[in-house]
Amino acid sequence: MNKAKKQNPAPATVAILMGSQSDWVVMEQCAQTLQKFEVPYTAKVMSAHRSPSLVHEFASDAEVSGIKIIIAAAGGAAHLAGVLASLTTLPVLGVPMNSKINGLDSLLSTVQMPKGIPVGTLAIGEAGAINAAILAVQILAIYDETLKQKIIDFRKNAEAEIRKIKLEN
Ligand code: RP5
Repeated sequence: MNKAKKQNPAPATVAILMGSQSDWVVMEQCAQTLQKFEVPYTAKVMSAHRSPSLVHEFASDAEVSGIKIIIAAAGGAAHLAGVLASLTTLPVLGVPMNSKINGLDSLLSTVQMPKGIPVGTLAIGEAGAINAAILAVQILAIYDETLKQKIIDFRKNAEAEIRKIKLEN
């Protein structure tokens, strides 16, 4: 029998929160992007209107548990990011989820925070989910040279992919 102890995973520095399990199909790409950069994260479902006490509990404990950045995704009357931002001084990145009106309701609800409590808002859906992860890595990279190098390499690879493209003419 293998008695080797499992290593404890590094404590999460990024929290990916979403209003519904139905958001996970998109937000999983945020998680996968953080995995590529080897940034430890936690992902949870909590809703500003269906489970407000859970949101309050999470926000009160987040900083002390080592979270540095919160990514909050919600759709429709999307107030999860704004509510979280009001409850913590950690930076909150909002990702508007697609909706029955193409995510415009989610976008405006997330981006249009009144002055004083900012939410850094990304694009609607998949692009926003992936960019929220990259932006979180860039923020963490301010004090982490290894992460900074990973961002530089990521961009070099993106450019190399573009240079490879050959069209007919
Ligand atoms: C929001 O309502 C969620 O963030 C989700 O985007 C949207 C729809 O939720 P479900 O009805 O699929 O649970 O709170």
